Amino acid sequence: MPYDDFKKRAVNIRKNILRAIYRTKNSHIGSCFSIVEILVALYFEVMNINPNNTEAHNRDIFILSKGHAAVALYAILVESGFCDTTVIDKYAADGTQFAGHVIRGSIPGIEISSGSLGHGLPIATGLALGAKIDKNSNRKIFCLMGDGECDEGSVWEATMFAVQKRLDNLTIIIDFNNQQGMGESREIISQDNLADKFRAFGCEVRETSGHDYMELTTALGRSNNSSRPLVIIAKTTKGKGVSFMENSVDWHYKSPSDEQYRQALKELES
Ligand SMILES: Cc1ncc(C[n+]2csc(CCOP(=O)(O)OP(=O)(O)O)c2C)c(N)n1
Repeated sequence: MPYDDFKKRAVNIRKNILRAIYRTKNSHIGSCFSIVEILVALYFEVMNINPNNTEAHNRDIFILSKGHAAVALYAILVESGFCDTTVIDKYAADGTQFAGHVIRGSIPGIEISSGSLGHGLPIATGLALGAKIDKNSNRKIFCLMGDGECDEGSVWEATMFAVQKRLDNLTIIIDFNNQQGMGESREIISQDNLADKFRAFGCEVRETSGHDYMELTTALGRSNNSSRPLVIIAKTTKGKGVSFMENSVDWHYKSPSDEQYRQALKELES
């Protein structure tokens, strides 16, 4: 995909996220902005998926383990043709399933319900093992987690299992923005040596920018011939794209005022 298209898609996605969260006065805008480029790279470059055949037996599977970034998943599904903008217009509306944490089956392409941190990777490892047992050899499983989420013990149980079962069809992506809901990860439980931890558990680890198109697609796209799960540690900025939201923990839970909405839109469009 040409670089300009990548940038355009990222802007469209951020504008839809902003619109949905501003309208509903809901939260997690910083968490959503953090993963936009990762999603564009996965959905437009890396994954074998088809919005016209969402149940294909050999499709790749994306698991949003940090399910609080639901609106980012809705926005990439709109951008890649899985659904129309109703999900953005009706986000969090009564009578819909377009919730603040994703619900499996609410839209084609949402493969699991998530939101309780630490649950996505155990499910992803099960799916990866299932694909091996089924001899579904082309299928790859991609699981996106937050760095704060790695505080959960279940992440490490699942990692041990994935290494033991030689799940080289599993890619774990860490959105490493060094922030959590209430502060900096470094001050809560430091994950500064996350790459070393995953290596010590037996994974292949690559570190990359989480916003640079070339770096991301290279890290995600290379074939992994090591018989080990692949971990991509993507360095990101929480709130990326809007100056007053970047690296500010406030924007985990806050939603923009009228003035902040106008300012954010202006920055995204400039
Ligand atoms: C098991 C569990 N505990 C607590 C929460 C509340 N919670 C939602 S988001 C969040 C912070 C997550 O931080 P991180 O994984 O780094 O995500 P990001 O900063 O990118 O949003 C917390 C504690 C939760 N959803 N699930």
